[in-house]
Amino acid sequence: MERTLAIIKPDAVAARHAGRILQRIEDAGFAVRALRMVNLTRGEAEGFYAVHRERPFFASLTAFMSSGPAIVMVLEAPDAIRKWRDLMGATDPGKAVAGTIRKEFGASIERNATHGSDAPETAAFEVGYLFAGVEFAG
Ligand code: FUP
Repeated sequence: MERTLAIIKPDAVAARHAGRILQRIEDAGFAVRALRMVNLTRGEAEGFYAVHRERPFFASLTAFMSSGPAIVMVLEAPDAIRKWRDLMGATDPGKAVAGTIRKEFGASIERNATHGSDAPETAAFEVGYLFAGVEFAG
């Protein structure tokens, strides 16, 4: 079993797509081990995306990620990191394969509906960052 950190981003929550995205997650066989709604501060978004701090899109990305409520969760499945990234589709919704979450719900490379960890080390950091001290269900 593997765990990954998933986020339903502020664009998708505001557009009331959270329920349909959660349905996709359950239909794909993930176990949701933890889930909460957060309104990240700018500083929390900057910490979460610290690896991207030198990138030109960092200011815009962290402003967006702290612009309203988001749903953060820990998903568990065999090969969860890859499996969740496959279900999300490419970072740029315009390049995402038909049937993926970002293709259906994403508006742009920044407002792309969901986030998923990209490696085991990243997942460990991200889960710890957003669920510090939390005991997971199941
Ligand atoms: P991903 O792992 O698919 O979330 O994509 P990246 O790690 O490449 O990008 C991290 C976040 O930065 C993504 F949510 C999208 C955002 N981003 C932009 O806003 N502009 C860009 O040009 C590239 C990425």
